[in-house]
This record gives sequence, C-alpha cells and structure tokens, in this order.
Amino acid sequence: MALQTRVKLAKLDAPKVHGLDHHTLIRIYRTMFLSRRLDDREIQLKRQNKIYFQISSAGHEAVCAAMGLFLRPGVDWVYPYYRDRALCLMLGVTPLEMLLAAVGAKDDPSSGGRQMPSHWGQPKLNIVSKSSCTGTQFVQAVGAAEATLYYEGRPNALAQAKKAPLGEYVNHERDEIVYVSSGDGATSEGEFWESLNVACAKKLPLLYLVEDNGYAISVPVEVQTAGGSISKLVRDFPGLHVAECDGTDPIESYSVCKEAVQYCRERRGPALIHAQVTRPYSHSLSDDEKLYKSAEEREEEARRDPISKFALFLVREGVLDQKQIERLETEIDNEVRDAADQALAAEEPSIDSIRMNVYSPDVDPTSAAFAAEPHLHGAPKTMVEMVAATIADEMARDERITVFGEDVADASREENLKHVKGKGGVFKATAGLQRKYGNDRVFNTPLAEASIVGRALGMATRGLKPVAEIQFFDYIWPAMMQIRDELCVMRWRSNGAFKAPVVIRVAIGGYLTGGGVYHSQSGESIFTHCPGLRVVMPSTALDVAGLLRTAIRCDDPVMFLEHKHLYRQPYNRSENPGPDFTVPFGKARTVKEGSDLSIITYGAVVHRAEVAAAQLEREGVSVEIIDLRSLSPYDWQAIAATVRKTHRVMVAYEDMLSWGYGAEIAARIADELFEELDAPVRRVAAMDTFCAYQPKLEDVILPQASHIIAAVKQLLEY
Ligand SMILES: Cc1ncc(C[n+]2csc(CCOP(=O)(O)OP(=O)(O)O)c2C)c(N)n1
Ligand SMILES: [Mg+2]
Repeated sequence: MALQTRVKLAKLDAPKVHGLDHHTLIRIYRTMFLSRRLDDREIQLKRQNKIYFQISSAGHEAVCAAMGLFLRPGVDWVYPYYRDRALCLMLGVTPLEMLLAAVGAKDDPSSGGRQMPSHWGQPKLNIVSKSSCTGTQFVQAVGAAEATLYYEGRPNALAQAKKAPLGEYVNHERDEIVYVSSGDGATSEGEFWESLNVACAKKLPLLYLVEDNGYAISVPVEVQTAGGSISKLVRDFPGLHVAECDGTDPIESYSVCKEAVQYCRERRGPALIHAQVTRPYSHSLSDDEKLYKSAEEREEEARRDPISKFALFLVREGVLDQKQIERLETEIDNEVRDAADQALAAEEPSIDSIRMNVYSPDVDPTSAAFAAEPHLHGAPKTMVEMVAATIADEMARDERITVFGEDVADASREENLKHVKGKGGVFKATAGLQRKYGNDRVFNTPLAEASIVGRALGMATRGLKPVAEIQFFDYIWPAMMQIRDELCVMRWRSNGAFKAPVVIRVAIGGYLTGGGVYHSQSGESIFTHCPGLRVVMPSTALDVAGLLRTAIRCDDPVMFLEHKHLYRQPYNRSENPGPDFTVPFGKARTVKEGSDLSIITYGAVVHRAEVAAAQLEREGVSVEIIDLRSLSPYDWQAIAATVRKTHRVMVAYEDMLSWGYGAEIAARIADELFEELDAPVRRVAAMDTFCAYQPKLEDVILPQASHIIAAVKQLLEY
C-alpha cells in the first residue's frame, strides 16, 4: 500500500522537542493512522465498486489530530472541511459512522446516506453538516460565533431556543469557540473575505484552519493566491491572530493550535492558522495528480508524509518501539476491517424516505393552527408600517429573534440616537426596532449579501431566529449559493439533524416610476424552484401581519417578498390585527367573487386585476380574483375550485411571461383541469425583457389593468 512506500522514503527530520506525554503522543499517532487506514479502506471499496466516491484526508492528518486535542466535543462548534477526518475522529465520530456515510447507509449519522462521504455532521458533537460547496462554511461559522456572543448576553434567548424543535442540540458555554477549516483553494471564495471582515470587526471567537496542500484539484497555490501565501495576505486584518505551521508535524501543529485556540477562548478575537500539508492521494479518486504534478514534486511530498514521519519520530524518541507500532497498526487494521464489514451489511435508506426532512416535521405552517381571527385596532397602517409593527410584536415575544441587513438599524452609532430620528431601512420597514430592542438584536451588516444569508444560517443552526433583510431583490444574487445550496438544503442533507429557520425579507418588484433594470426585478420562480424554501408574497397590510408572523414562527426557511410598490399604497392598508394574528401558508384569498372568468394572481398585480374587474363589471362581465399570497406552497385547491366554477382562467403575474411563476400554474391547470376549461389558459405577465428607467417603458413591459381587460375579452370569445 502507498503508506509502506512512504515509510521507506521518510527522513528522520521530525522535530526533536515536544512537551507532550506519551499517552497524548500515542493518541495522536493512533488517530492519524486510523484516519489514513479509513481512507485506504474506502479507496479499496471504491475500486471494488462498493462505494461511489472517495476523497481522502491523507496528508492532512497531523494538524487535524492536533487541533482535535483542543476542541471540546459538544461544546465548541465545528465547521470541518472534507479533509478533516482525523479531527472528526478526535471529536468522537467513529470509524463505523464514517464508513456508514461512505456506503450511503440509512443510519449514516451525517446525512442518512444523502451526501457523499467525508461530508461530516453530527449534532451531538456540534459538528455542523457541511455541503460540497467550497467556501460557504466561512460565513455560517461567523453566524455561529455571533450566536456565542448573543447567548452570552441573553440567557433568556438560550432558554427559548432549548424549548424549540431540535432544542436538545442547543447549547452554549462561556468560553466556547467556533472552528472553521478550508483548503488553500477555498480561501479564494468571496465568503472567506466577507467572513474575515465580520469576524475581525466583531472580534468573534472564530478559529480558521487553512489546510494548504498546495493545490486546489490541479490549480497550484501561486495561481490561486496572490504571492502564494494566504497567511501573508491576511496578516494585517485587525485583531486577527495569524500563525503558520508545518501541518505534517503534529508537535509543531500542537503548539500553534494551542496558542490560537487560547486566543479565541480568551475572547481576544479571531485566529487563523495556515498549515502546510500534503495531498498524496490526488484530489479524489476521480483525479490523477500525475497529470499535472511532476515526479519530483510527488517524491518531495512523500518525504513529508505525516504518518511515516511521526512513526519514526515515536520510535526515535522511545515512545514506542517498532513492535509496538506494528501491534497498534494491526489493531487499527482490525478495527477498520470490522467497521467496514458492518457498514457493508448496513441497511440502505428506503426509497420513500427521500421526501422526509425537506420541511420541518414539527411545525406545519399550512395547518389550521395558523388560521387566526384578526382583532383589529388602531389607525390603519400601510404595508411597510405593518412589517415593522409585526416584527416588533414578535421580538417582544421571542428573544431569539435578531434583525439585520444593510441599513436596517436606526443608527449604528448608538450615541447618535439621542439626536436623530433613525433610518430603520431604506424603506423604513425596520424603523424603531433598534431603539426598542438594542443593537445586539437589530444591527447593520457590511454590504455583503452572501454573508447576510450565511450568517443568518449559522445563527439559526444554533437555535436563534434571524429575520434578515436583502435590501433589493435585484441584489440577492451574491447570496444565491447560500440560499439554494445551504439554507434550503440544510435540513434535508442532514436528514433532519440540523435546520435553518431563517426569514429573509426581500423588497421586490417594479411599477416604481424610474426603477430601471436594478430596482424593479421580479424572479420569485427562481426561489419557488428550490425545495425546502417557503416563499410568500402578500399584497395587503393585513396579510403582511399574518404571513410575516407565520414566517417568523415557522420552522423552515422563508423568503418573504415585500412588493416595494405596495409598501405605501392607500388601498391595501389595514388596522393592526393584534399580536396573535397569523395566516397559514398555502391558503389563497378570494379577493372578489365572480362567475364568468377567474384571475389567479398575487403581489402588485392583484390591485391591477381589481381595477380591471371593476371596469369589466360595468360592462356586465363578472370576474373572480384569487390572490395566491403564498407561492410555495400554493393553494391548488382554491385554483381548482375557481376553475371548476368559471371554466375560464387567466394567470396574471409580474414575473416574466416565459419561465415565470404563473407559467407553472397555467401548465398545471392545463394538465389537471383540461376538461373543466371552456377556453385556453391565458397568461398575462411581464415581457421577457427588463424594466426600463423611463416609466412609460416600464408601463409597457409590466402587466397593466388594460392588458388584463383585453385578455379577458379574448377569453370570453371562446
Ligand atoms: C463553490 C465550489 N466550486 C467548485 C467546487 C469543485 N471543487 C471541489 S474541491 C475543489 C478544490 C478545493 O481546493 P482546496 O480548497 O485547496 O481544498 P483541497 O481539496 O485541496 O483540500 C473544487 C474546485 C466546489 N465543490 N464548490
Ligand atoms: Mg488545496
């Protein structure tokens, strides 16, 4: 096996000094060797076609094992990279559990056979489920570290989080830290830099380990990183403790990890360790490094192999003799063989289990429990005023709620609050919340959307209830990866072990007069396309109160789309329905009953449909209007009922005509209700182009009442 080659090649260049007792030294070696043998075994299984993928931790074992001595399982929070097998072994993940993941078994604790091997995750050890995305982990770890500080100041929030679903995994200790690791390649992702910025600005107890094996698949580090050294680049981040070490040497790694962990535990700020490691087994079994690494490079790496070097070190230092090493290795080989036999015999997940854990099994936001009567009181509020009022009520009830985003605070400089009115959002949707609840609960973030969503996810993972704001839908795209690949998938990929009940409030839509391309976009279908995410879009202030409260009390991630054009209209205002008013998701509202034709709509088009219907009424045409208000899930029963009643239907929406949200509704009506139809299903929607700055052009592009009237008349001719 490859290992034997390396023992022969290794030189006696291991460090001579060590302050470690024999027990610890042997524990380190045992873990390193076990890690390597698990990789070797998986490689063998892959070659025998008994598993489907393998990515190894070979070459990374020393620094990971050393780090594992300092992180406390179930106390510190851990976001490990896929090459952190030795760390996970140290924390208590068993060889069997690792091999259950490799074979994709039902009882794989990291994902129930849903993720590829080495995608670690175990709630009882505070190891947070990792995706395959390189770089998304950084900002999530920031959110987890923010939760550390939050719980420190708010024990009541901790108590509330423990009572919520999955509360058994919520924990906090005074000197806990958060660990996040990555390769050299992943530090090129924007989220790495976004995370460092926040970690340093907020002095978070966040420990980074960059395991630099010189390559990201085939891309060498000098192409990846300016100057070839990530630690050089980050050295001037304020308050960041930066250290380098030979990550193939457990003794050197031990002292560097010790110092960095202590720095974070003492709350002096974040720390970053840059560890030089090797990658002797190619990137994965799908890669062959001989295609891009020279023979000399590979030989040089072999000489630095941590396992062979450390074995020789232990012999030389008299910790173990050759026989004892061999005995230890045989014992480990037997352990790995037994675990592999057990894993290979393990049950596979059942086919019907695939639908489990897309959404919360504990809270059903579509249920009757969320159907409440309004107790209206006070002066009528606009939609935007109702957003602030609803969040304010919920924050009083639930101390887990944090509110953040760009400009959402009244004034970040608290001393200014005595003299100024406060901003509270570019639309004032969060006005007064910071003043009322403090700047640990309501705060501005750097201008970095991926990190807004990633931080929210990290907080939610630890039991908080973030209500984050994306200022304009048009600028949500930097956060797309965090939303699509992380937020929506967290519960499913961890087979229900972790969840992400984040509310993302987003100002959306056109009809703005002068919004142009970048202040007018729709695109809700892109998010209704994401399983795991709830998407709602109210058109009245009353529905804002009911649906936003349901969103906050929901146990799933919710995208709450607030139409900018509707924020301050007089026609959709409402008195406050009271602090217990909720509206269930997936229940449409009948805006107006009618008998000749149905319009299925939502958002800003609801009012346009009402205007059209009023005019048509004068011409003797009776139109029924259904406001979906909840887009995923949506109320198919209400749609079917209205089609069965009028037999003529139009779907009117602001998203683009082609591939837009209404296209799916129209398709389903044609699919399932064809025999009910007296006329084709008609879509009235935005042109397949962009909204223009010139209001007249925007009026042509977006659906108007006149378009609806014309389409209704055509449909009535059938
Ligand atoms: C966002 C993203 N882009 C691309 C990939 C494909 N990919 C997987 S691992 C990898 C290289 C990672 O290199 P590095 O961070 O140095 O880690 P290493 O594998 O070398 O330990 C790439 C490009 C991915 N998983 N995620
Ligand atoms: Mg690398």
